[in-house]
Amino acid sequence: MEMYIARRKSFQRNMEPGDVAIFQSAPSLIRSNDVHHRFRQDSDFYYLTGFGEEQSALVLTKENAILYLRKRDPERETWNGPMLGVDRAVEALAVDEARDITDFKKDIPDLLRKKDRLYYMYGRNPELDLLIMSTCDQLMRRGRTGEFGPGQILHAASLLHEMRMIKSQEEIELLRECAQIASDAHIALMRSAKAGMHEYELEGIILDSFRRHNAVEGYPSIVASGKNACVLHHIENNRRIESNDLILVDAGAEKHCLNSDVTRTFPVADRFNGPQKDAYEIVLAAQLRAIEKTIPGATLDEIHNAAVRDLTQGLIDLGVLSGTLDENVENKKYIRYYMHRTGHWLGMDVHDVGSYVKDGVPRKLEDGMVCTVEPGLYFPDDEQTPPAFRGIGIRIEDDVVVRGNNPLVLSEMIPKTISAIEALRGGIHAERV
Ligand SMILES: [Mn+2]
Repeated sequence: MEMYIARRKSFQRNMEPGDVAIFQSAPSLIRSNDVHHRFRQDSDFYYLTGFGEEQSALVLTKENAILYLRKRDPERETWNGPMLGVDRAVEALAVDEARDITDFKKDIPDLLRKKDRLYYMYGRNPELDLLIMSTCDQLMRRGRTGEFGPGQILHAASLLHEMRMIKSQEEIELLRECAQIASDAHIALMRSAKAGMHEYELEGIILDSFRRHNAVEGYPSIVASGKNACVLHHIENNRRIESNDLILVDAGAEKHCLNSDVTRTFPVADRFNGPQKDAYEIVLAAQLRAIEKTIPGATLDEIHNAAVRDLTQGLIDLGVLSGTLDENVENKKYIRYYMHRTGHWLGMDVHDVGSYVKDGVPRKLEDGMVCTVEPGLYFPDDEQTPPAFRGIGIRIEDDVVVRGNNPLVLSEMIPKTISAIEALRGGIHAERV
């Protein structure tokens, strides 16, 4: 709870005395007919409250925090479980005041009256947007009575998403827990995979492992065997695994509305075969070098460009590309084999908020930022690819905290060197014998 209080205080420190800020919980989404998706709280709202219930709102002024939430309802609690309720919210969430959410819309004129500026995530809820803007307009029309409303509406992301980019020590510990949960799942999967299984059976191992830790998938898990690894967002996970396949698994756990995002690629056989090994070593070397570069002052662009050069040189060494490194990089010849970026911000959203560009130039990394480092190589199964590499897809992805010159790799416990992977896979085969 301290963490959420500190965040509200930090937001409030950036507010002026005439400011007000309004945040809303996430909408509840229909899956089909009258069945809803599992509720996932809005990241911005959760960042400031730690409160997971739907139909809530937070109103901040420089001095005050008011939480709107549902009143307890015994019948609803019978169906859907306990609710915090208005009476317990002040103590439980350390806000200054708690009110019934059914009064929220009615209260909006009072919340906006005689305020100079409003921080609000406009564009997300058209109904509330319209209510807020028309209320501002009505207040402005009452100048004769001495009333006024916010003359400026600022998108709250401009302040909040800057805050969310820098993770506190407590948040990094929670991210570490998410990475640990993902690590357990990846290792369990690596221990179980064998030819003849289907990708969805391995997906089941991931889900089982996540749920044992009260976590959920942060995104649909990718279990891609053989040439499915070249489909970047392969989530059908329905192929039968063959004995010479590599398996690419991209799976991350979400807990406390925080995420991990991890990818490993390993052979179904005891060992990598020659071409698999050659390609894997290129990606691994590029990844290790990219992690070393994840230090304050560097940019994700620089890290990406360095990884592109390493991967492109590797493709030349393999005989997949011909010509010089520079001409291949300049003409983006690598794009056929490496078509995504090397990293993204990670946090409450898997692809976390925060700008990648500041003042017109790529943003410099700072201590406390968290990103993924995830180079890969994908060799299309076609005539243009040398036969030995057709259908091979490899990605290695870790979650990295910027921390001086020693980046902290949260997902480092999952085997990723060839010897560590072969030791784990070979050990299992030996156990089976
Ligand atoms: Mn990722």
